Amino acid sequence: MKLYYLQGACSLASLISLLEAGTKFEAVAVDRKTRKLPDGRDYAAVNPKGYVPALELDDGEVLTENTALLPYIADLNPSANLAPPVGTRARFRLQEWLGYLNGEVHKNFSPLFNPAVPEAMKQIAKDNIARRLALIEDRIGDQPFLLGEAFSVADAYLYVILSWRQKLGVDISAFPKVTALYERIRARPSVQAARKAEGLND
Ligand SMILES: N[C@@H](CCC(=O)N[C@@H](CS)C(=O)NCC(=O)O)C(=O)O
Repeated sequence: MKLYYLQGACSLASLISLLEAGTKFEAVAVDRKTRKLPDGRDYAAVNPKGYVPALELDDGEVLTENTALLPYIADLNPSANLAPPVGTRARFRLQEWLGYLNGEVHKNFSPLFNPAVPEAMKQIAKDNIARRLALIEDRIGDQPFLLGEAFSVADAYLYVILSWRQKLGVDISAFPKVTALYERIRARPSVQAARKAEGLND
């Protein structure tokens, strides 16, 4: 199994989840400028969508989209408890968080990376992010992780999105519970190992 990633991108959530699952895999870096792979092929040959993450399974099939990869990785090793069992109400709560993180939080960070996006639009995205984080602040209450007591792949995804905040000028200090959750996730050995594997500082 191969995980295709861009350094520091949302694919880091899949890397963290693979490490948490204790699964055997190979991480393959995509060159940010050329979009080439180490073997010289274009990344588009693996994922015509052009973005990361992509997970190439051992039979050659390629899975894409964070909302598909993260539960897939969790289900590789149910004993790691990275997702509630399929068919339970809690599993749909995981899907609910993944949809929210992907469509409502992550996608409001995306324009902040784009130098061509006007400042006024970036401010709208930042205001949206603040509203989305306020909901998370409210929902998590005193529970340690998004789903409750157990760390899940949704926490890995939230961590990665928030890890971009300083670079992009997103202030989360108004959300102490979200900030504490971020720090709790950041302290996990899998997160530290994944960051080191991608050559990221801290
Ligand atoms: N809908 C996709 C979006 C993934 C995405 O936004 N990937 C970004 C990195 S976080 C990317 O590869 N950007 C590079 C590009 O768009 O060229 C998913 O959820 O997997």
